[in-house]
Amino acid sequence: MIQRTLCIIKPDAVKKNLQGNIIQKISDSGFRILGMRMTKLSNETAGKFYEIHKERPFYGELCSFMTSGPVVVIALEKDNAVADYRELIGATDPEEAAEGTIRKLYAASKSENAVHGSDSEENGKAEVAFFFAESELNT
Ligand code: 3AN
Repeated sequence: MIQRTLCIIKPDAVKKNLQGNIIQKISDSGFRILGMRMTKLSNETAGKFYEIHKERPFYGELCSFMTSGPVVVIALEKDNAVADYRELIGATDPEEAAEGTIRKLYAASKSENAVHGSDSEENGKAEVAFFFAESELNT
């Protein structure tokens, strides 16, 4: 089934100028880029985006990290996009991520882990809509 998923190339990866390598890997894995934008998240936007993690102990750290520098937000589409993209990025903790995954290659730690990925079909759709109007997507 065709699904959408949201990639965010996080501030650590943008600082290291890894966005080109990461986008290439995503394209090579068969994802279609529906929308892409480099931006710096405001506290309000990061707080809203990660609202689901509000009660977690790392919420404050997560929001301040995500607003610490520019990010690249990318709306992706593919058959089975959510699971396939999570496989491509690897586990949240880069030490546990499989060889060849984006986090294994480029992430420094559990919090500075290079990329975000949606965790369900429903969230994939909602997170793409959080950052992009339907009318601006390359559908
Ligand atoms: P994923 O991004 O793999 O879906 P989640 O949903 O468990 O992982 O966590 C969301 C984000 O919160 C992660 N991408 C990571 O940046 C951050 N995070 C998760 N666990 C921790 C932790 N123990 N300490 C610091 N940051 C964390």
